[in-house]
Amino acid sequence: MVRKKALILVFLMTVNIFMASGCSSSVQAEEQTVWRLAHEEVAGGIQDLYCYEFKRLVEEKTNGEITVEIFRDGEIGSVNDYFEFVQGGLLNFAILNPGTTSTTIPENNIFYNHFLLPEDEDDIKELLRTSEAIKKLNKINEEHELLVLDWFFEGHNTWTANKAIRSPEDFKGVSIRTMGSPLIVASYQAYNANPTPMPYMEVYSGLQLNQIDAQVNPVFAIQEMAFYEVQDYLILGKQDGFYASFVANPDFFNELDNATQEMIKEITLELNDYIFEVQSELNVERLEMIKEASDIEVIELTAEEREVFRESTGKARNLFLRSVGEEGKEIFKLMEEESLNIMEGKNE
Ligand code: 6CS
Repeated sequence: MVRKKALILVFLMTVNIFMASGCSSSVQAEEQTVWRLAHEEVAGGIQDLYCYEFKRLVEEKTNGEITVEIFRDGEIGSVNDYFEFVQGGLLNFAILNPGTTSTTIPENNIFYNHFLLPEDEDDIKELLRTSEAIKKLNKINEEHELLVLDWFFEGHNTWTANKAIRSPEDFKGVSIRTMGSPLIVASYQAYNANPTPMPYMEVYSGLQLNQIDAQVNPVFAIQEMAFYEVQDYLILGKQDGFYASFVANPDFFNELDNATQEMIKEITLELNDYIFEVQSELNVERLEMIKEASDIEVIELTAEEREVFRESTGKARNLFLRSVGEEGKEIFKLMEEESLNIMEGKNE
């Protein structure tokens, strides 16, 4: 199936190059180049906003000599296809979260260790900007044909459920939809829940038909996917965050001239500030939209309630450490130290 989709993509690309550059696929100064970028969300989502800002900046800085074609989740394949397409060079860029990449690159699960990374947004920004652990992680990604240009934060992962969840006890027997990452699954098994991976686009109907009882996503996604319509409770636990990687195919990127590579790096830095602001505003705005549009009960876990969840993370952390090699263990230790230093303000 992936092969069929890849062939469709190659056909689309060929037709476009043929049409856009007068039968020549080689890139001449006066001809247009088309970069292809895919992401995992729907129109108006954080990844979509990121991609359209990337497109705007690239087309502005190259006076339209380079244009960016954007594909959303499901348009030319699934998120797992996009992972393979960018590794294979059929896509030039993609936005992929560890829930997608960690089945192949288990070290990327580092971001989904509950209560490991900082919760405060300024601290998260500091960690993403300065972490040596992330630099090591990016080297592992490059071994899997993913050149990580940046990691960005899309908001705290938030539960919705058809019952109130205030402790791991409350999760007992709850079928919660998660992404396919083994660590995410283990994290919810540690809470006595029944994690049920399924494609993002099937979650609404799964909740509506009571195939699942709950799901976990940032608030902006709960709103735009309308999960709140078919759930009774929204629980803010700040147990972990939703992180995404902006990646390029390494061969494609390394073949670009230095000026173009520098342009992409500058744009990516600009986008990190931009998307931090966007997610901060969007997650607040959309929580208000959810409250106005429904009678879902919003629960904010107390410090004591969060502590009980934190104490239940041991099994999942051990699974993470068993699933990665020595390098992954080193990355975990470093990320833990860096996070603690930042949270304690030691990072002068
Ligand atoms: O839960 C998911 O599968 C999706 N959620 C978000 C916020 N982005 C993409 C991901 O695939």
